[in-house]
Amino acid sequence: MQHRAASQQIFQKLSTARKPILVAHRKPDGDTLGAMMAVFNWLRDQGRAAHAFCVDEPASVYAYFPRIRAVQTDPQVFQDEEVDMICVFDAGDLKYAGIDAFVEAMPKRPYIADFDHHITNTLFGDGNLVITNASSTAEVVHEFFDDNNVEISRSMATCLMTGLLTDTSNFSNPATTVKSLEIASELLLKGVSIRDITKRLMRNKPFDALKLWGRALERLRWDPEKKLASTALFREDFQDHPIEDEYMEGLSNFLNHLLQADVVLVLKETEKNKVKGSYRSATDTDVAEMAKAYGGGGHRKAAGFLVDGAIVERPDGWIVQQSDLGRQFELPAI
Ligand SMILES: [Mn+2]
Repeated sequence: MQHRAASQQIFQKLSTARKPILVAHRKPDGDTLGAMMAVFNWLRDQGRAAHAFCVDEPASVYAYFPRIRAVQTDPQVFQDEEVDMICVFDAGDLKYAGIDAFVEAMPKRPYIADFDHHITNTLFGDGNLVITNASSTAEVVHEFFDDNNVEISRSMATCLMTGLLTDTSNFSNPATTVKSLEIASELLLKGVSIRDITKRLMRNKPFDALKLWGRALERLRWDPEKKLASTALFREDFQDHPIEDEYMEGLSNFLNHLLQADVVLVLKETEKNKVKGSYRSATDTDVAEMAKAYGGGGHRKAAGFLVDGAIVERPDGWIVQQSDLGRQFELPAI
């Protein structure tokens, strides 16, 4: 219970703040939005003033969140003179949240509260409620309410459940703990439906995304030695089927379900002579190391790179032929 002191201090500040800005990180997912909107709904239910902010507009799949339309993307809110507090959700630092420059430009830096579960969090806040063994920031916010005896409404429960479902991959990945399931049961008792929420979260693929996935599946190649499955998408594919980047992530994750593969690689020609690579690993293979060979990086299980070069097909898969000062050379096998 070491987090109770931080929890109470932030609660104290939030209870007396005139107008806080609640911030979800850029390219918002269900966890950052769920955590932010749970607090936003709690404040608004009490008739309190608050801004909900995100640099990028939330995807339409989150339309079922109560009050989601109140989320603002105009950084003008940071110029609002009544603002005296900022709460950041699910971001390791202000830059990742997408608001570092806006905070910098404020005449007076307000109290910043940091709600997060990432081990890489820089404790950038004046109050930091960072619980690194929490499944999600939604769980952190649940603890915040719990520590301060806040009653969770059905609206708040819908937001928090979305965060839990997002970061535990529907209660299936290693973030699924006894604690996260206990919280989920408590939220179910508030009347939310896991079935309804997952349906909203899953049934969200545009036609063009699946057509593009079709091309990627068609070109899937197998390297039995490296246990690596690779595929490639070219500029023409994206011209025929323009989609948002978030659906590419869905593709890499989907391919990662492949039974035989240790590693999955999706190569994407972003512009002429530029290739973006996205690695996924379902095993112990450290793909951050593999991405480093191309000057990229990332996590053990998900990593990527961006290089100058062309995608070429080999009998056992797709590779990048890197261009360097007009000279073509092939990367060493990784
Ligand atoms: Mn999260």
